[in-house]
Parts: sequence; C-alpha cells; structure tokens
Amino acid sequence: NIASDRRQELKDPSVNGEETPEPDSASIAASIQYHAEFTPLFSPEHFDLPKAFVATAESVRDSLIINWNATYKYYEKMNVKQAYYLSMEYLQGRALLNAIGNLELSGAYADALRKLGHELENVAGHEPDAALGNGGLGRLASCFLDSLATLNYPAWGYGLRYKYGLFKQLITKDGQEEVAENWLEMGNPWEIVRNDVSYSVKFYGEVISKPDGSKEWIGGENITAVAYDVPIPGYKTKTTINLRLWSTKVAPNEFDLRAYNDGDHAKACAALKNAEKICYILYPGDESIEGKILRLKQQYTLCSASLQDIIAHFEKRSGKPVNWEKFPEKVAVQMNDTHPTLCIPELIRILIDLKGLSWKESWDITQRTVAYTNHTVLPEALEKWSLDLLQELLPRHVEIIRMIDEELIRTIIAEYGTENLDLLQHKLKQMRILDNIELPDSVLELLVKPEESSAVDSIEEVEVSDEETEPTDEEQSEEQDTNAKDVVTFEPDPNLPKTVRMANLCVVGGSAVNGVAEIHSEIVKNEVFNEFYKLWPEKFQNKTNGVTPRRWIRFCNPVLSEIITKWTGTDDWVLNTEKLSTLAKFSDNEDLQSEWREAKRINKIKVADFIKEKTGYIVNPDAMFDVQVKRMHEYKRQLLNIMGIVYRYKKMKEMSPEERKARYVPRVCIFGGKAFATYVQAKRIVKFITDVGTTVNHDADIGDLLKVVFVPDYNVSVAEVLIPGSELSQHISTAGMEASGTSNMKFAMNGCILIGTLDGANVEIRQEVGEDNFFLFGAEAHEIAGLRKERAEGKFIPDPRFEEVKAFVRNGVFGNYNYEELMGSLEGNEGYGRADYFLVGKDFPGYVECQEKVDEAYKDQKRWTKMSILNTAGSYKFSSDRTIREYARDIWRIQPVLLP
Ligand code: B1N
Repeated sequence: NIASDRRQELKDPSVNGEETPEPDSASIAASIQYHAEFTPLFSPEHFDLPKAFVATAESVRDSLIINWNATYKYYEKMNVKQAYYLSMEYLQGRALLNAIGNLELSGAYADALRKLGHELENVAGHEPDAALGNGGLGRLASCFLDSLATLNYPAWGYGLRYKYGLFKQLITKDGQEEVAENWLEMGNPWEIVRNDVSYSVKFYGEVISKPDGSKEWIGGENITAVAYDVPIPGYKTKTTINLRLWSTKVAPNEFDLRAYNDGDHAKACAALKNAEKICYILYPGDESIEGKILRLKQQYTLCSASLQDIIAHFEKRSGKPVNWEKFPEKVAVQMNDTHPTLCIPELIRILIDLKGLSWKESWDITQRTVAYTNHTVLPEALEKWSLDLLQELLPRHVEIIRMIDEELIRTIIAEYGTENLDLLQHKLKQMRILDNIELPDSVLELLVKPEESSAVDSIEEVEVSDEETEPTDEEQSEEQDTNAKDVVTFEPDPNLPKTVRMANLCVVGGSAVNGVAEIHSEIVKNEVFNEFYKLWPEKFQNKTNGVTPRRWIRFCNPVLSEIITKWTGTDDWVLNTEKLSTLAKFSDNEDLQSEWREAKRINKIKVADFIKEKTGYIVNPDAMFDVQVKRMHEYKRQLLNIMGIVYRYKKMKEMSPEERKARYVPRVCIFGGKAFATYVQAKRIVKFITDVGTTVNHDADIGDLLKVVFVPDYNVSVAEVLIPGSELSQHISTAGMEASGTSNMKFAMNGCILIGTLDGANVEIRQEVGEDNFFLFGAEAHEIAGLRKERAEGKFIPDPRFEEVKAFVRNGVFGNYNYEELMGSLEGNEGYGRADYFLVGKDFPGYVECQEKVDEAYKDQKRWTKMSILNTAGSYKFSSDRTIREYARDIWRIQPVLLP
C-alpha cells in the first residue's frame, strides 16, 4: 500500500536528513484511499462525499502532524520565548481548503480527488464549520493563529472544545429560531486527542492555613481537563502551531461505582455529567453578560488547565532548580477580553501555594507575564462577577483578588494622598477591583489622621468638613442620603451587589492594555479606563485589528486573486499586502477595470445561486449587491438599514414606472446575522427584515429594482461566499460603539465599497482607501452624549421622512405583526425603554441622502470600479500579519523562529 509506505516514510523526515518530497497527486490519491479504507469511521461500501471529506482531511492531517512535530521540537530545542493566546472563542470555520492552500497543495488535491471521482469543492463543502465563537472576537482569534503560524512566531492558542458550537439559525415565518449545532457528530479529523496531557481542575471546597503559614486550597469538586490539539499551518512555511482546546471529563476515582452497583445510576452518573457539561455549549452571548456558574466554570477551566500546561512546559525547559524570575522572559500570556481574567489569580495561586514563591515575587511575575485586550466599551458587556458566587466557587482566588485589590488601594493612596478624601473616594470608586466592598482594615488605618485616630476606634465613616473638600457634582448626585452631603463614606451600600470588576483586575494585573482600533483605544484611555490611564499611561496601547489575507482574499476569492497577481506581477501580496497598493496606479486602466468587473460578476452569480438555494428568492446579478452581515445588535443598527429600505420602497411606489427606473439603481439588499436567543429586540428586527422582504420581493411594480433578502445562519463559510460578491457593505453603528469591526476590512479587501459612520476601524479604512472612496454619514462619537441628552429633554425634531416611514410600517404594509414596540423604541416617549438610544432617527436623513449618492456613483460604472479597485489597493494595512507583528514587538516581545 503506497499510502502506508508513505506514512512510514513520512514518520520522521529528519531520519535521513533529507527534505520530504512534495506529495504529488498520485501519492495524495493513495493516501486518501488509505484513510478511506483504514479509518473505520464509515461503512466500507461507498466513497461518498462525507467519507471523501474525512479521508481527505486525514490525509492532509498527516502532513500537518509532521510539520507540527518539527515545529514543536525546534522550539523546544531553541528554548525561545513563547506567546500564549487565551480565548474563550475561536471561529475557525472550515479548515480543508485553508490547510491545503497554505501547504500549496490545492492543485494536487483537486487532481487526486478527481481521480477518485470527486470535485475538491464539493468535498470541501462537506466540512461543518467549527463555530466555537460568536462573532468578531472569535474570528479575530482565528485570524491571529493564521498570522502567527505564517510569520513563524512561537505561539500557541488555548481555548475550550465545546461540544455544541454557536447555534444554527433557522428563519421561519416567525423570525429566528435556534437549533443546536452538533458539529462533532461525524467526528473531527483535525483534532488529536492527547490522553497523556490532562490536568485536574478544582471548584468549591475550602482554603486551609498550614502551620508554616502557607495556604492550601482543598477542592470540593474535581474534574479533569484533557487536551485536544488542532494543528494550525502557516502559509508557505513549515511552521505549524498548535491550538490546544480543553475538554472536560470526570476525574479519576470520581465515578461512584458503589452507587451504580446499588442501582442509583443517577447519583453515579452525576459526577460524570457535571464534569462533561462544562464543555457542552459555547456561551451564546455576544457583548452581553449573564452571571452563570457554568460560564464561570468554563472560564476557570480554560485558565487553570492552560496555566498548568504553560508552567509545566516552562519547568521542563528550565531544568532544576527552576528560576521563576525567568518566567516572564519565556512566557507571554494574552487575555482575549476579560473572559480569561482568572488566569491572573490562578498564576499567583500556583506560584505561591504550589511553588512556594512569596506574594511579592508572584505578583511581580504575573504582572510582567499577562496582557489584556479590550474589545468593547458597552457597559453591559464589561464583566462583573458576584463576589459571593466567586467566593463559593473559587475561595482561594478571592483571597488573592483581595490582596491585589489592597495592593491597588495602597498605590492609589500613595499617588493621591489622604488629604482630599473626596478625591480619594472618587478614585477608589472608579478603580477598585472589588466594587461596593469594605476597605481592608489595614487600609482604613491609613485614612485616619494622627490627631483623629484616638477619637475614632474603627473608621467606618470619615467626616469631612466643607472647608476641606468640595464634593464634585457627580459625587453629590450619587449620594443617596441628602444629609450625608459632606460625609465621605467608604462603607458599602447594602442595597447594591458586591462584585468583582474583571476589567479592572486585567488592567491592574497586566503589563499592557490595548484597544482594537485607534478611535476605540482613545475611548479606552479617555473614558472607560481614564483613571488607570492617568496612573499608568505607559500601559495603554492601540493594536488595530486585522484579518488574514489568505482566507479572506486568496482562498475565498480565487478569481480576484488571479487578477491581483497578474497586475501586481507576483503572488507576493498574499504575504506582503503592501503590494496591493500598486493596484492604485492602474485604477483607471480599462483592461484592469473590465477584468475587475468580470470577477465581481462571477462572484455575484455565486451569491445569487446561494440566495436561491437558501431562501428561494431569485435575484438579478446585474443589480447592486448591498450587504449587511454581522451579529444582530441594536448598536449595529440593522434597523437603520431596513428603515432606509422601507423609505426607498415607499418612494418607489409613489413614482411612475419611468421615474422609478430613472431614479433608482436596481438593488439586492442582503442581511445576515444571528441574534442572541433572548435578545427580544434583535429578534424583532430579524422578523421585520424578513417581513419587508416578503412584501417587496413579491411586488410586481418593483420587480428587480429592489429585493430584500435575509440569508439564514450567517457563519464563516457563508461570509466566504457573500463577501467576494458584495459591492456595497454597511458598517453603520452608532459612533463610538463598535470597537473595531473586522468584516469591514474583509469587504474592503474584496473591492467592496463601504457605507459607514466614523466608528471603529471604519475611521482608519476611510483614511487608507481615501475619503472619495468611502460613503460617510452620521453623528460623530464626540457628539453622541450631547445628542442623547437633547433627545431625553425632548428637543429632538425628527425628520419628516423618518416620521413617514414609521407611519408606513404602522399602517400594516408589511403584515400584521405588532410593530409597535419596534417603532416605539425609535421615539422619545417613555415606556419603550431606551427611546432611540442608538440615534437611528438622528442619523436617518444623513443615511438616506448618503444612499442616494451611492446610487449616483453606481450609475457611473467606471467611477464605481475605480473606487472598488482603490478599496482593495488601500486595504493592505488591515492584514492580521501587521497586527500580529505589532503585538509581537510591543507586547509579547517575541521573535520569529524559522525552522531549519
Ligand atoms: O470584537 C471584535 C471587534 O471587531 C468588534 O467591534 C467587537 O464588537 C467584538 C462578550 C464579546 N467585543 N466584545 C465581544 C464577545 C463575546 C462575549 O461573550 C463580548 N465581541 C466584541 C474583535 O476585536
């Protein structure tokens, strides 16, 4: 058997010191056949698509394992500093085409499969999406892995292996319905279970003080975390890094055999279930947080297992005795948002309780090791855990968090003194990790002036006379007791919950804090964490997000890639995206323009076919494809988009057929995105969009001039179809609310023109592609607070066009669904919650007028194509390679290591 010979031969490429020969299509076909035969996952009779996929993937995996091992061994040998990316989410999507593309074996695999009777594209289409993430944050983590491997950085990703990924979205006549996504049902050929790499993870229990003064945490519940490794190949390099996902199972000896034998199966299986259920499902909330014990157990499992693994690895490399001082010189841990915050107290716990280091040493090592990326400024998304819950689940960690909090309080007192207690109180309120929790006694003593100390036994309230301090307005309004106007109290408010602010813990415990786009990083410094910024300005950085040009141009858009390669001279742009900028000088060239349009048309036909398959709607590929795909969220303002569409529809209906044709460009308005299952308002918007589609798409007066389509189950693979075939894409969040956005970058790379607000990375994209090549509208971030205030005071006068649209919807044009809540939420009246908090009404006229400019621009196809080319040409900054180089240089301080 050629394949098994080949497996023998491939076992260790260094055996004879020779380079492994490049596999050709014959040896690949043999290896696929080998796997089809000897991988007993399917019945033997057929070689149908599901089986062909698994056999093909396993054959690819053989090559990945060779490279994985070589990479691993070499890093061990060189003993280099490594970065570890800790993330609760990865949105890997499909891996097959990406892996063979990175290995430069796409042609050989296509030939091999053809010999076996299948088309590569169909085989690849059988892979389920790995959707272990919600949206941008998870997809960013996956783009980062691709760049890390491609740029040969010694780095690993750590995450959780959820049994069920992000739910599948069905669109029914009632709107969105959720169905569990059992992505592992047919097995996962990309993972390697490491039964020998497992760690014990504890919950609950108690902390024991030992005679020597040290502490030990005795867990009340023990589980085991097992490693599943997913090899991540780089592009045109042998470097293959690791994504290590933890799965949970019952700890050895925890299965109650006696109960089982006694017939109490439920009791016997309880421990099994309890352990396994930690990794059952991905937390489905994007930017909203619900205090769930299970979520906390997930977070802690990720942190504990990963840190035990990282530390074991460090100890193994450093030899005995271990020099812990060197830990930050060998290890950098990046926390993807606050979700892995517990790795701060966990690292300290291990160093103090298990390795015998002092508090001071451990705290210092930890601060030098970890860094934190903030991805959102939405207050409801900043994680806060109840102190009681944490105390119960992780008692030792709460002790450590109290120590960090005390350390912080001392720093604040040292910085601002105790003269102005008002100021001090303000600082503590903003900055403390523990919120609404009494000050430690040792700190209270510091607040007592020597002459007062005899008069006051225990300082619970410190009275301050008017001469001493002037409370700020803010402070005054916060006071509940009007008599306490001149009392500065450090006492907790019994009516408020006691919480741990995870973001504050990250800022205090990390060596660096970064935002994900320039405007966002400014908001992080000047608003969200302003007090910390004043204290430690050097900690704060910006790292504008990026996306991998491999998946997001080269592999998802082969026709455009070919044109880019032809006009830039080489395919070098896939690695050095700066080369894309050379396209700019040809943007008026008629040959390039016509090739460019032809490529777009091919991709639009694919989108049209896809829409027909998924929704039944038939759309005209010559219409403009206008796309908004992202999680459904009020701040992303899909509602503004659909209100604009309704306005357009209404105007069309009022015109004669001739007038309508002359005025409007035919458009297909495409939406896609999932709503958090309990996010009622987001689900109403889904329903509204589909209702508008039902009416408009069947209106014979309108025909091809306007179609409205909601593509179900938006995910990475759907994005790979839609993005190349889009012409206009919408990034229209209320300014200041979208931290970055990353699909905006993918669209620009694929020659799509953006309509958007000055928010997130839009600001930088517009700068790079040129103001003339970006459709801008809307209020700016610095105006938002004022506009909301104006609205609340009833001073906002809505545009008549906006009023018209609301009335039109209320008239039942789109069916008998109750649109009152949706329309009411756009009005200032009380009773509808936020009263157009997202300023849809305010930005509506600007948006509608901007869309009219879009029509004008599209009518001139030469101008449009030029804009499109200039978007691709100007998008080079947004490669995740650039982002990763910046993290490596400014935060992790790691160097690329090229395998010999
Ligand atoms: O992270 C992306 C950004 O491009 C987006 O603008 C931002 O919205 C997104 C809690 C989140 N921020 N926060 C989350 C996800 C899951 C969860 O449970 C919050 N996602 C973002 C990448 O920087």
